[in-house]
Amino acid sequence: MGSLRFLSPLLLFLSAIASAAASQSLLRMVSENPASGDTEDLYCDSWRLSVETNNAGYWETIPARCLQFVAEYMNGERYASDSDVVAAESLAFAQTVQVAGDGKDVWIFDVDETLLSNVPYYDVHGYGWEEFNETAFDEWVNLAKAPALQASLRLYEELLGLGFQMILLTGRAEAQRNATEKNLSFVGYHSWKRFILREASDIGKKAVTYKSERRAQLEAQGYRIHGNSGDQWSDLLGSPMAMRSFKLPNPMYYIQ
Ligand SMILES: *[C@@H]1O[C@H](CO)[C@@H](O)[C@H](O)[C@H]1NC(C)=O
Ligand SMILES: *[C@@H]1O[C@H](CO)[C@@H](O)[C@H](O)[C@H]1NC(C)=O
Ligand SMILES: CC(=O)N[C@H]1CO[C@H](CO)[C@@H](O)[C@@H]1O
Repeated sequence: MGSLRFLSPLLLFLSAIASAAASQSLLRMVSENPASGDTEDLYCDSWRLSVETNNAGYWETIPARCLQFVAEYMNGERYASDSDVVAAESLAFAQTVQVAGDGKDVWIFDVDETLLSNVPYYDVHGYGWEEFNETAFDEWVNLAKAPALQASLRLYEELLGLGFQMILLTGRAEAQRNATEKNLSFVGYHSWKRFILREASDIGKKAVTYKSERRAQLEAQGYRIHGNSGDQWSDLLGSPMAMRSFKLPNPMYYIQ
């Protein structure tokens, strides 16, 4: 990823130049006020906190003034470190759980920005500054080229070692199962017990509804949901909830 750190701002500026009026204000802001960087960083860091705590609630695109901040965050040490700490807290909790050995102690993982990282996609789509384009994103999913989020990959292995069963619960559609499984296996994930994707009847449901329904089904089947890891509040909220929920950072998009 090292080279991306230098490449990204350039790509962003090129795409900003190539794009419409909205981008010009960002360029103007930076060129007219080169000393504004620190103020922008301070604001954008606070904005990011409001997003992570869900104080911001629903939002569609990142603030234009935070484009560079988000690009740098996603490619820098901070994102990796934030994710590492989430994984460490998750493991510390997992180690306190008495695993019964009956195959019913489970941990749920979301996929996008949890097990897999879509940073290569967002790097050429403005880090959440461009409106979400489902067609373009589906094309990316079908390439199956998403790298693993390293902190989650390590946690996944450690949880398997502790005897948890892995349940993958994603907002991706059933039609994307093969590409996603191929991608997951290729980057090192294995031995999941269930991989749940949206079926036809789930299309159009809010993520928080769909995922809560699936957790309810799992509980009805006797599974004990100890942990739930996701980058969206809609991965974690709703009833029933896991014993403990772990929120990974994601300042690029918000899914309801
Ligand atoms: C969305 O992505 C598709 C496929 O890459 C592209 O053809 C289309 O123009 C994009 N739509 C918008 C509104 O950018
Ligand atoms: C997925 O792969 C299986 C075999 O591995 C195949 O039978 C099935 O048709 C594939 N599904 C899709 C949607 O491509
Ligand atoms: C980043 C990465 O390792 N991507 C791989 C995902 O899986 C496909 C196979 O479907 C590989 O071709 C990619 O290189």
